[in-house]
Amino acid sequence: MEITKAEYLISSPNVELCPKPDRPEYAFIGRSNVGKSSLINMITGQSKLAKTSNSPGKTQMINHFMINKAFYFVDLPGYGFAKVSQSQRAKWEKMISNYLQQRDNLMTVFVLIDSRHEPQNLDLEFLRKLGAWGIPFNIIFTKADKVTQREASKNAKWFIEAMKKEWEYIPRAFMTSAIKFLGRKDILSFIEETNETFTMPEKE
Ligand SMILES: Nc1nc2c(ncn2[C@@H]2O[C@H](COP(=O)(O)OP(=O)(O)O)[C@@H](O)[C@H]2O)c(=O)[nH]1
Ligand SMILES: [Mg+2]
Repeated sequence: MEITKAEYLISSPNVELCPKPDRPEYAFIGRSNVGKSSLINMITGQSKLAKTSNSPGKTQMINHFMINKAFYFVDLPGYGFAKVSQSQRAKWEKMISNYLQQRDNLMTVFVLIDSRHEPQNLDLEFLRKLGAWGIPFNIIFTKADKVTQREASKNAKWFIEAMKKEWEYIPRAFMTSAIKFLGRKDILSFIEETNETFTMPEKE
């Protein structure tokens, strides 16, 4: 599959205001600054589609992009930004948990993990939440160009090992670099396969 058309659609403050769930949807989440927006831009081949920034923690909306008129990408606000208040954190959690649990067309959540670091509790805790909510997810390791290949694979392996201690189901994992366009084809093939399993949600 190639992406021929990618356009920004809308930013929504809650799941109720999101676009009609009439096509498959893929959400990207992870710590602030992990590279969510850069990855969306890399996959779609449009460097300015999702806003990237050096000052994390700003976007607090559910951002929808329409891809090939066939499916949605969603850039979600990240977790783990130190400078947010308790009440902002609670608001984030409510918005994210409602979105993830109520979005009927959500095929999978891609959880982004920085390949430069050893497994972080914050990420493992977020996966536990997804587990408790019953949300299917897959892992995308980011910024592989910033360390040696050996270092990135070591951290990825380490992270998967940490997951194996808690989970029976081990998700797919992709190694990526937004700078080197690494991992793009594999993610697109995965999406293409997954799109075929989409069934239109029943109207409520
Ligand atoms: N070297 C490198 N830098 C990256 C990569 N992905 C993101 N970045 C940088 O990391 C910072 C945060 O990226 P952004 O996509 O805004 O992260 P987000 O907060 O998760 O959406 C920006 O300065 C990006 O240029 C990557 O694959 N390689
Ligand atoms: Mg972003």
